[in-house]
Amino acid sequence: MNQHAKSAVLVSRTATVLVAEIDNRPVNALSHSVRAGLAAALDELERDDGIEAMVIASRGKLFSAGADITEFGSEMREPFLGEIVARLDSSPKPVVAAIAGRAMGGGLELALACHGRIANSDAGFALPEVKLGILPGSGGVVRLPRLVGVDPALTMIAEGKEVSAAAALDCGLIDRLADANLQEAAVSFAAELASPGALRRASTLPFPPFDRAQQEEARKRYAKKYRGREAPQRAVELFAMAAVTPFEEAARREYEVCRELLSTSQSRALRYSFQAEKAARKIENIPDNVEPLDIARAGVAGCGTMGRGIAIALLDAGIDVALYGRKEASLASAREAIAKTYASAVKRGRLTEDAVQGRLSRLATTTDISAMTGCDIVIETIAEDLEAKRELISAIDNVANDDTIIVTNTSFLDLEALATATSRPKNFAGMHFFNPANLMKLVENVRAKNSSAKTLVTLSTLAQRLSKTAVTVGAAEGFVANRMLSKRTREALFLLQDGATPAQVDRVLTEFGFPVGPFALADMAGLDVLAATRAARFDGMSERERGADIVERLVEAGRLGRKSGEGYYRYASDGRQSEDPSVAELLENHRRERGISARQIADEEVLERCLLALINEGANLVDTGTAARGSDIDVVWTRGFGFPTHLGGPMFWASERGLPFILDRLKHYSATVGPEFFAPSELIDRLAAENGRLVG
Ligand code: T1G
Repeated sequence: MNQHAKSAVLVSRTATVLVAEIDNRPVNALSHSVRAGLAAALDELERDDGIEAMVIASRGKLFSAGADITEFGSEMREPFLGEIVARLDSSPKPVVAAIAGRAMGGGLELALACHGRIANSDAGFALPEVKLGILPGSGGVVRLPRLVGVDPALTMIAEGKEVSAAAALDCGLIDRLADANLQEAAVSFAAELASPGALRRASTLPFPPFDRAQQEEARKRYAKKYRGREAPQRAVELFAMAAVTPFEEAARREYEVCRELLSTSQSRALRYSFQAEKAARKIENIPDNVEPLDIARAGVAGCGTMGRGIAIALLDAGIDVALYGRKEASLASAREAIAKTYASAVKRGRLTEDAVQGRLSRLATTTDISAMTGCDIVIETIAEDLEAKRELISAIDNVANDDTIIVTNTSFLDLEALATATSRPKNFAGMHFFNPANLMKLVENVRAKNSSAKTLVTLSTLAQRLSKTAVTVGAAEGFVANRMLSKRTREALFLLQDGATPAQVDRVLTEFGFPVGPFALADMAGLDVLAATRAARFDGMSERERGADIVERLVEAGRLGRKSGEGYYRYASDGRQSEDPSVAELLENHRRERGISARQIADEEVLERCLLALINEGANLVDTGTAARGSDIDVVWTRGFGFPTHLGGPMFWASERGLPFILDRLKHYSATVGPEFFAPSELIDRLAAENGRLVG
C-alpha cells in the first residue's frame, strides 16, 4: 500500500479501493482536520477513475466519538459534517464504514451515510447527543429509522442507548461482522458493492410508519422518564416530521433543530456536566503521571449494610474480596444477603447464574483479621464510633502488607484522628460510599493531610473500575455531600416549623427536578437512622436546629418511615404514599410549644430557601478548599443526590441565575430566617461584585 497523510485522515489504496483512516486520537472526534481530510478523500474517490470504492476506517480505540465538542462554542469551519455526509450518500461509487470500537454521534452518522457497514464484534453504536441536550444533526434521525425501524431508532436517539455489534447486526444497523481482519473484509465488501445494482442507500428506503398513537405513547413515556427534558420530546417531534417529509427537506429540518437545541440552557448545562465529570477526575496538586496501585484483592472490614454493598461493587468489578466480620453469624447473614442481591439480578435478567457463581467464588468471609494480609486495599466499614474504628484500623495496619492502602468509609468522623491509628499515613484516606453502595454512582474520596498522590490516584481509578464517579474532597466535617445535604435538611425542617407541609416541600423540589423530595427521601432512609445522625451532630448544631426536633418526635410516635408504614407520610400496604393528618397535628403541637405561628409559605420561598442553603454552603466549601472546584460540587449533587443534570448542579444553577441575584436573596433570608444560616458566603460576596461565576 502506498500511503500519504492528509491532515487527520490517512489515505491509502489497494488496487481499486481507497482506504481513509480517521486518526485524531484520543477519540477520533470529527474536528475540522478530520472533516477536511474526509472531504479530500472524497475528492480523490470522485476524481480517480482507477478507484471503484472507498472504505472509511479508523486508528486508535474508537471509530469516532462524533462531533468535536470543543468546537461547539465557536464558529464552525467548512467543510461541515452535513456536507460530507451528503456527499457520501450521493456518491456514485460505494463507500463502506469499517467500525472498530465505538461509533458515536456524528461518527455513527458518517457510517449511516455509507452504503455498507461492517464492524468488529466488540464495536458499539450510539447517538448520545440527547445526553448533551441536543439531537443528531447530520442525518441520524432521517437515516437510522429507515434502516432499523422506528422503535429501536427512537430508543437510540431519544434515550442515547448504546447498541452492541450483535444487536446492531440483528436490527440491520450494520450489514456484517468481520471475523478477523476488519479492514480487509471492508475492502472486499466495498468491491462487492461496486458491482452493478449492489449499492444501497439508507436515504432511498421508506421511513417506517409512525402514527399518532405511537407518537403520543412515546411523548408520554419520555415525559415521565426524562421529566423536564426538552430533547427527548423534540426527538419524537422530529420522527413524526421525518415520517411524512421528503428526505432532503427532513434532513434540513433535523439540522435546524440540532442547532436550535445547541443554544438552549439545558444543552449548556448538560455539556457543562459532561466536562465537570471529566474535570473531577483530575485531582488537585497531583502530577498527571502518577500510576495507581494495581488492585486485585480487596479486604472489606465490617459486614453490615455498607460492607455488603461495597463487597458487591468490588466483586462486580472483578476484584477478589475478603470480607471480615467479628462474628460467624453476621458473616453468614452477610453472605446470604449478598447471594440474595445476586439472585434478584438473575431474576431480572441482569446477570447469568454462571456469572453469579463466578462472583461468589471470589468472595471469602472470615473472622480472622490476618486475612487482610495480601489485600491491596482494605476498606473499613464499621459503625461510626471513633474508638472502635481506630482499634480496627490499627489491627488492619498490623497485619497488612507495607504498601496496602487502608481506607475508612466514615461519613463524618475526624479523618486525621483515624489516620493516626495507622503507621502508614501516606497510604491512608477516606472513601465515602453512599447506601446502597453497590448501586449509588457517587464516591467521595477524602484526602487526609498525609494521603499520598499514589493513594489518591488509586482510589480514583478504583472508583472508575466500580463504575462510579469519584470526587476527591478535603476532610471537613461531613465532607461535601453530607455537609451540604444537612443544610438542605435543616432548611426543610425550618420550613415545616414556619408552616409548610412535607408534601408542599417535596412537591416543590420534585417540580424543580429532584427525583424525590427530602421528606419522602427521609422516610426511605428511616427516621430512626436520621435521628441518630442528628444526635451525632448535636454538639455542632445551633439552638434553632436542635429545637427543630421533628424527626425525634416522629420516632417517639413510632413513625420510622416506610419500614414502619408511617413517617412523614402514611404508606398503604402496596407502598402508596399519602398525607397523614396526625403529622399535621404533630407539627402544630411542635409549633405551639416553640411559640411559632404558622404562615402560608409561597412555593418560591420553599425552593429558594432549600437551594440557597445548598449554594451558600457549596460556596463556602470551595472558598475553604474542601472542594477543589465549583464543578466538583455539581458532580456530587447531580451524581449523588439527583439534582437535575439539565440544570447543571447548584453551583451552575446559581451562576446562571447570576450571583448578584443570589447575593440579594441570601441577604433577604439572612434578615428573615437568620444570619447564622444565610449570611452570604464571602466567595459569593466577592464574585457578585464582579458579576463572576462559581463555575467556569
Ligand atoms: N469531542 C471532543 N472531545 C471529546 C469528545 C468529543 N466528542 N469525546 C470525548 N472527548 C475528550 C474527553 O473530554 C477527554 O478529554 C478525552 O476525549 C477522552 O475521553 C453532528 C452534534 C468517547 C465514550 O457525546 O461519551 O456528534 O478530559 O476521558 O472514558 O450529530 O468521552 O482527556 O482532556 O471520556 O474512554 C456526540 C461523548 C457529540 C461522545 C470515551 N458524542 N464522549 O470515554 O474517555 S455531538 C458524544 C464520550 C455530535 C452530531 C453531533 C466518551 C467516550 P480530556 P474520556 P473514555
